[in-house]
Amino acid sequence: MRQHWVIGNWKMNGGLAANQTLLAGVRAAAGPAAPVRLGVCAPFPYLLQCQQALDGSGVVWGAQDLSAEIGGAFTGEVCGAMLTDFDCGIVIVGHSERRLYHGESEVRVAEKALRAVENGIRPVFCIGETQDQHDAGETEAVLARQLMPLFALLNETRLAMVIVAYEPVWAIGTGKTPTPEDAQAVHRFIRARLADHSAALAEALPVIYGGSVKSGNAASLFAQPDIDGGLIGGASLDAGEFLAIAKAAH
Ligand code: G2H
Repeated sequence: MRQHWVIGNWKMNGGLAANQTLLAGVRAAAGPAAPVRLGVCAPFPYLLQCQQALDGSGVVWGAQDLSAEIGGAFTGEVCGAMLTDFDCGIVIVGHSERRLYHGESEVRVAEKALRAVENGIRPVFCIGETQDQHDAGETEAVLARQLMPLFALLNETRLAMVIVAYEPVWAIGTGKTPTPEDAQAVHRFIRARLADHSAALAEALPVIYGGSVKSGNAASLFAQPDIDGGLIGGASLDAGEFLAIAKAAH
């Protein structure tokens, strides 16, 4: 069975005191042998706090972005080697908020995934269509286009480290979600594109769903055969809610 993941994306939320409570709550409920891998993606300044709070817990932590550059004169950027200093196991790349507000191109996002893998960090590679693309029936074309540079830049060994996150942009933070059946159809499409590349890869790679996941809708989404857990935004800021979602992925 494929590894299931439930990963919190804190976005630009949190503070030292609130994080401490949240991380303690996540740690208390997680065991190293849990069937679902838990992950937390925090803002950069809190990676040390995550490392200290989660070390040895079985919960994986990481950042929400990294530079496509290796290092040097890139003011404000954070490279993969710096994330390894804090034992990051995962990093989100290509979240739609980065693609939209920071102009990240499809190639740039794939380069970031490559930088992550080169540093031994699993990229959570986000793809998804906007409302307009969805309404125009372009979902599959958009997803195929977003996946293409990943296949071009990463060989099969490197691709094996990727976690794909399907996040329909119209479902992010809106309270709207696709029906579990519609989400499943898209996940199946993504897995078929992975299979075009390699059958073994398609079988092994987690493809998780993100966009307004809550404890109330998680179980029906995660019950779908090609949905291997979730990337959780708003609902990951409350330990009880986050862990209830994680339970739904068992
Ligand atoms: C989508 C998701 C987490 P939310 O961005 O990546 O956020 O669960 O708040 O819709």
